[in-house]
Amino acid sequence: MADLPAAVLDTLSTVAIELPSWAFGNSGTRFRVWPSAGTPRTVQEKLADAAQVHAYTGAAPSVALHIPWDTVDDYAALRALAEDLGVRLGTINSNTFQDEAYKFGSLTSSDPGARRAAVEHHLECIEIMHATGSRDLKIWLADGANYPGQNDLRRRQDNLATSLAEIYAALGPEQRLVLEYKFFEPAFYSTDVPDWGTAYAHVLALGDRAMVCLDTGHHAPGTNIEQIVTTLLRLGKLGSFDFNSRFYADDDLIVGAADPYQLYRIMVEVVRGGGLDAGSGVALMLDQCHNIEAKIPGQIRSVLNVLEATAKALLLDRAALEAAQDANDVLAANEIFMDAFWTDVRPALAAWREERGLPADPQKAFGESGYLEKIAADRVGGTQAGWGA
Ligand code: RM4
Ligand code: MN
Repeated sequence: MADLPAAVLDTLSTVAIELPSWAFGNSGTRFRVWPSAGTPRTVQEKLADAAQVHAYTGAAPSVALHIPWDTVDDYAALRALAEDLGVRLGTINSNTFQDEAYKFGSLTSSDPGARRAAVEHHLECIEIMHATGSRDLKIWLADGANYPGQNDLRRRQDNLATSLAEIYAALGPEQRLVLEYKFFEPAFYSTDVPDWGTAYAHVLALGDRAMVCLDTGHHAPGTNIEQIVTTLLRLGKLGSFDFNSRFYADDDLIVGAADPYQLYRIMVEVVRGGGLDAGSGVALMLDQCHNIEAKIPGQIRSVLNVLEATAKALLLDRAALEAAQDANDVLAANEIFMDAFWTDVRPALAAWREERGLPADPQKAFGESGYLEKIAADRVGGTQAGWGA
């Protein structure tokens, strides 16, 4: 068994992965939503489920909310409940993609009424952030066009800049705006924030507390995602990740399931760019749904996948790699790079967990806890929904 150096474990113990509240609700595809036993009936029950993931992994201390999916009357009370459960409330995700008013766009719309409604929604999200203690406001827009000529592409960018500036100006001094891009869907001909370059141009114009969110599922097949990670880190503009994995498009499957090697390559660049350093400000989040598998175990698996890829990235012998690179020794460099990837870190991580009072095998321990059976019995009729539902 490979031992992991103390420095690797020290860094690993600082890794915090934020869970999406929506991973615990019913979800599906556009064909069918599959209800699951024990579906949360309330936002509070979603937090309770998320807290289980943290209790068994020790690496998922916060939960992102989606507004209005997670609307409650009293956010201070929700915050207190989260803390009682051993977690805290994290990123607030706005949602301007399900309201009739936004059929033709929200922050970019040519309709001033739709734009105003969308800006107001974000101002309300900022109010919520004050109560929840959240740092980040994450914006993903469904805005775009299906047909050439449908929109004035240039005016949409101007509208977006104006809308974002108003939202940014309303942020508190410790709060950040994180803009997420996606190259297609639900609009197909053009998406108003299709790529990291567009997101970067907007956040650069806004100021220091505006950053880019990189959702790993939001790229064309074949895109070198780790190179985007490097570029954004180099520019000081990588605010957060939405981790998930994909075979085709925005599949939202368990991170590291489709391509663990890609996740390793991404984490290598995160480490290289200082993304794990204290105060780096790079938030590691999951943005997934679990349509057919059990949700809490799905989230546990995801957290473990990120930890394993991170451990491998930290294991990479940088000095040796640099020497091989400098000597233009292509094969040696690649071998060093692959060595870390092929190292089985799982036994060492299990031992490390045990040392810290966590179960060696979180998945097994959770399975044996009886929690799933209990919620299946208690929560009959729960309808809290993730996407698609
Ligand atoms: C979007 C994007 C957002 C997520 C929504 C539900 O595609 O990934 O981050 O909040 O879906
Ligand atoms: Mn996302």
